[in-house]
Amino acid sequence: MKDTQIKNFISAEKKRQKKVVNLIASENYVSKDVLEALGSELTNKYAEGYPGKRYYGGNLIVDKIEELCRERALKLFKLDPTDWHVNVQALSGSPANLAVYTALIPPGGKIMGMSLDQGGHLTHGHKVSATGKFWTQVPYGVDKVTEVLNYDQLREMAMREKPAIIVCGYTAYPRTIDWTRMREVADAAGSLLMVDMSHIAGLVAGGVYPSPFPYADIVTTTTHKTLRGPRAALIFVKRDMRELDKKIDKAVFPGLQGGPHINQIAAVAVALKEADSQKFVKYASQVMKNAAVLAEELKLAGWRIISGGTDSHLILVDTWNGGVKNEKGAGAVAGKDASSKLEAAGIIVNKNAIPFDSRSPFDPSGIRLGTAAETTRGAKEKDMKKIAQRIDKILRAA
Ligand code: DSN
Repeated sequence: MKDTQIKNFISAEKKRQKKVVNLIASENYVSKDVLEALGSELTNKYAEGYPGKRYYGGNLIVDKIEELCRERALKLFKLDPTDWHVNVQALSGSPANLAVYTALIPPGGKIMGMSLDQGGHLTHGHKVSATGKFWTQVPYGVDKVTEVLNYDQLREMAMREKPAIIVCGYTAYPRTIDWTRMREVADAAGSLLMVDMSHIAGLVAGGVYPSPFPYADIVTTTTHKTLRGPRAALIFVKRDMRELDKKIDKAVFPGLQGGPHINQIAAVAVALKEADSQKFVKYASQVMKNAAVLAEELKLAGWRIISGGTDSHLILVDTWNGGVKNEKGAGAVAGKDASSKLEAAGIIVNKNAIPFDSRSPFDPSGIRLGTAAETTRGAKEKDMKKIAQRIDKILRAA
């Protein structure tokens, strides 16, 4: 690369990534093949429209790439193309969710989504997001005592509010979601059921987390978290008389986007093929084992784990209220301080609100940890034990 400034930054970032322990729950390390597709000449091509219906010439090859990506996405999640459609053009998770609402919910309509401070995502209707400005969020959360979903309460809320859509699948919820119960809630209220499986997509693909597909009307996902692809998103939608698939395609293009990023779509296709393998099944299972050990070790060391544990790649630790104080009185650390202390020692996490947090979003009570990235680098249970011990020591240092 001739641009030495950018070249040096890339090389410095590469070194940083190698040096740290990466416990950011939404990050991962992609393969060289994914990087190659992303950095390919495909970035030069304009391809507004969909395969066979483009607004520019020269798209014969690009059409094949997009078709292949769609095929691989459906195959990975064991979906019959006569029952499910997939749109692979959304640039990332937020635009994907925005496209679904744009397609299906009239302005001002109700989105029942988990509040950000309870583990939901901005695009599940939060007021600072476009999704909370054009639509109205009916916010829900977890049970105060158990810190897990209370489906009876959800049902009551849905029956009262009759939202157009119910969104489940979260950003900071470590537990299994009971898709059957969510479907029941949506049916009772006459709502569409959308699952945002961004965090757990790789676990679903690997067969270690229940699949939402038998229950949902729409499933969105980013491709760069546990799924280990490039930064992008997929929107899966059931094909039936309602023709939601056509509405969603139109909302993505021309509704919200112009030309799709074909290099990104090719990289997604590569990642989908990689995930459709026994090797990936083993990976997903190791991600889960690692998270269970990390949670357990931190718990043994005296830290309060939200909901008492994890059924996924993700752990929420209450560092403010949860630390058993040591002889120096240390053990209660606010999320921001915890994240900075860990970063100084080479462990990267993010500060995170915990349900019913008494502190501010900028300096909340906890941290969020995930095992997808370190598992890609080969970490096993014994490594997780060591990481937990290091975290404990760092957080307790006065
Ligand atoms: N920012 C992502 C996460 O970290 O969960 C969600 O968009």
